[in-house]
Amino acid sequence: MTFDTWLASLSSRSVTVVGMGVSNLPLIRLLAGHGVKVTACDKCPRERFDNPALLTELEGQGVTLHMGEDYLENLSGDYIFRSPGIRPDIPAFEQAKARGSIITSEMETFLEVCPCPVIAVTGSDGKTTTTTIIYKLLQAAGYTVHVGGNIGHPLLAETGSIAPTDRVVLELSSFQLMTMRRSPSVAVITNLSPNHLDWHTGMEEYVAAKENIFLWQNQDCKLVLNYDNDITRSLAPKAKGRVVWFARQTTPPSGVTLEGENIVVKGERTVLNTGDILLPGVHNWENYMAAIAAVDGLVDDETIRSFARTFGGVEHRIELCRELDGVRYYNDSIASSPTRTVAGLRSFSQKLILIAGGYDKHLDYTPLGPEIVAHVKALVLTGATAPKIRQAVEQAKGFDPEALHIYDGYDFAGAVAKAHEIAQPGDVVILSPASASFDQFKNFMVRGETFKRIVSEL
Ligand code: UMA
Repeated sequence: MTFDTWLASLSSRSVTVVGMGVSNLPLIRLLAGHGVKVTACDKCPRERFDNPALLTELEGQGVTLHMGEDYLENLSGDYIFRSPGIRPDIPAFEQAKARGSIITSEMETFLEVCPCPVIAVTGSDGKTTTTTIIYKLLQAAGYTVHVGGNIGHPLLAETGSIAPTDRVVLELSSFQLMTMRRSPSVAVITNLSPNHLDWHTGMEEYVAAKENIFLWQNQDCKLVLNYDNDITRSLAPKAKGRVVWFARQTTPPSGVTLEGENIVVKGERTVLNTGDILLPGVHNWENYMAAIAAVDGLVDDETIRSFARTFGGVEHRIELCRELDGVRYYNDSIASSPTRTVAGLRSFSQKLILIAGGYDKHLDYTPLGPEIVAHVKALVLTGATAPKIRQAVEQAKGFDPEALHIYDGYDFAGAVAKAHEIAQPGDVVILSPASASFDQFKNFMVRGETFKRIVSEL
């Protein structure tokens, strides 16, 4: 179905959009602008909504608003668009489905109407960096590329400006994938480890959601999987298209591998030397390997090499934000799970001053303990997960309170001030929380920006 046919098909239908956030607001505007009968619902009461003028504007366009506590009451409509953060199995959706509504999402519809090939990336860690590398490599190779999805940019409302010869690169979250019945022509799963277990019913549901990135592919499609990771390795038998492996530590039957310091494709072509990669950390070698597997045949090797030498990374991901009195401050606010923080810590060859802690997603902090003992000389804790992180560190083998000082009981600004106070010339201070941000911030981006502002004012 084309974008125009889809829009036209809605002209005599009723559409309800649930959740008025980043994903859905452009969709609401698009539909209202095309005269579709739209109802928009959000649990946020009208008087607390960020942008009151927008509500007036939408109502002026004929949008009916259901906001506040009862926003899901009598949920109906021919089509209901679910926001990623809302579980699809809540009773309101089930009841609407039983009454004949079709439940879909901004992203599922985008995959249905997008006129050009789509490369999509999911995984527990490395999604955004890998998505960005693929996006920029395709751009460097001369394609017109549109990047979106969980990275923070919904694309459905912009589909009219996408040409069949363009490329789209998407980052997809498990929340988006959970109900997806469409897959991209190239799917990448960077790795899988426990994450979002406060939202998913368990690891099984989380992995099942991620599988939707390839389960709807066909034999002409490509699936890029990490051979080092037990979970992603085990997904290969379910692939519908061609599997292309990448691996840093093990030797897959084929694909993108590491031979000495060289990243090699199909055992024969050296594309990149790891020394060419400006981004710190071996996890970034893996992100490059996944990206190379995804763009193989679309981007020439020299373009990849010159890009890798200059690409300094994505905001909030081990982002160097200031050097002050010989101390370097890094913002790794994206690290909202222990595995992310581990990758961050391992990116440095020296011991770090780590600021960690935040909202509790009920993740297991035990594996973080030994990593902090190995890579951190001072730990400054803040937020709800502080006791869990402290316990994981104190119980880790080799923990020595003399060698690793733990400072506890700070609010966010206090934690940054403490790190600054104890830092000596040559030190690295890193915000890498191993926790989500929602206890003190709207999201990880606001947390990272707050960190950078505090650091700039030191
Ligand atoms: N809302 C309800 N009921 C609910 C939950 C939310 O009405 O039960 C309302 C909220 O009041 C709010 C709106 O829905 O007004 C927010 O919707 P949302 O939280 O589902 O998210 P969006 O603002 O649309 O942003 C989503 C992603 N957020 C989530 O999946 C939680 C963004 O990823 C993504 O960038 C954006 O779509 C664009 O596609 C954020 C994220 O944290 C950055 N993602 C997780 C991650 O990466 O780990 C999955």
